[in-house]
Amino acid sequence: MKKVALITGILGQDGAYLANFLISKNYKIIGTSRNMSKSKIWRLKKLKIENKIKFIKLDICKINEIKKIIRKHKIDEIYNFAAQSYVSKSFQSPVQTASVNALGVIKILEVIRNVNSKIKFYQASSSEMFGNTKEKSNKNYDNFNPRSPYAISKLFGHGITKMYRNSYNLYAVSGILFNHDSPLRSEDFVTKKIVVGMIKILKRKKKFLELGNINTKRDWGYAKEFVPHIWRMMQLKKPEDFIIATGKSHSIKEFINMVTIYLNIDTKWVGKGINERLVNKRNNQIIIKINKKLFRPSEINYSRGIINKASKNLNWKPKTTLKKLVKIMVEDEMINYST
Ligand code: GDR
Repeated sequence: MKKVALITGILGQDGAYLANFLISKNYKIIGTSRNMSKSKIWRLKKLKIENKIKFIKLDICKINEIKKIIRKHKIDEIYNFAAQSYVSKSFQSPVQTASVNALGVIKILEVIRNVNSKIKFYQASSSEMFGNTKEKSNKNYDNFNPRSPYAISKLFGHGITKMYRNSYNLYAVSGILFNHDSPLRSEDFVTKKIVVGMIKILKRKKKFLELGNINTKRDWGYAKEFVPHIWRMMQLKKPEDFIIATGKSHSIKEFINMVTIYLNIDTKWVGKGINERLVNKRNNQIIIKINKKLFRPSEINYSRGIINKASKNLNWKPKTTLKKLVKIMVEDEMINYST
């Protein structure tokens, strides 16, 4: 008998990679999204799995829709990736962010508890919940200090998942993932925005790129490499939460420098703060400018994950360095310009 997984938010980066991985494990996949528009299916098409998924429209804010699906299908595992996942947007739409990221989670858990408490549940938690992490610490984190409506809503989802696990004996776990990017990222996130922008500039399809704070540091891994460990978290004897990260932190500026080296563009940084610019040494043209409007009302300056627990219990070993991730993302984007 094939196992059945329900993946909410199947059209996003993690939903697509996880679906691909579970199909290789012989799962039947039910994929849901609030918006099943054709333009959003590109990730599943790129992985050539769009015909291997049973699609159902679902808004996780509507508990009756969740009930209907869980009553109708024999589901073994639910992976909840449905979210308002843009940190910056959460400052503009805090109520919608909380409705989906916080209340959506409790609605799924309530249906599991009342309809079929055998269903295992995975919640996509986020490193944003920690706020700034300490540079020198080597301990697993337990200190949450969220700094955005997004992070606070994710902390609710995280807490309620743990509470349902402890109180109702559900197999309910959270994976606290640090930044994980890939060619399947949208341009709303900084890595893909930089890669696409720099290639367009190189191909003379764009004059310059505008960014916000380029001095923040993030722990970036390769999303494709993270997802098997999400599945592993769901196969343990005892349900537990895990951090998945690389344990290394780099600034946005370092990421940009890696992209310029990979694209062989000879550049230099000039100016300071808001006036800092990246200039093409060959023709003195500005490639990157800073735009104050892209700064967030509150920011995480330093983010790095501690991976001891996942290394020990999930056999997690990050293999893709940031340099390698740059190579993967640039090479993939270059295909669009190969003719
Ligand atoms: P993040 O990712 O907020 O860490 O959340 P994002 O790529 O949006 O930002 C990373 C850092 O880059 C700075 N930055 C910019 N960001 C964007 N998007 N656009 C810009 O132009 C820009 N300029 C500078 C940001 O200020 C920030 O410091 C991601 C998401 O995937 C979350 O859903 C997930 O939970 C966390 O990672 C872990």
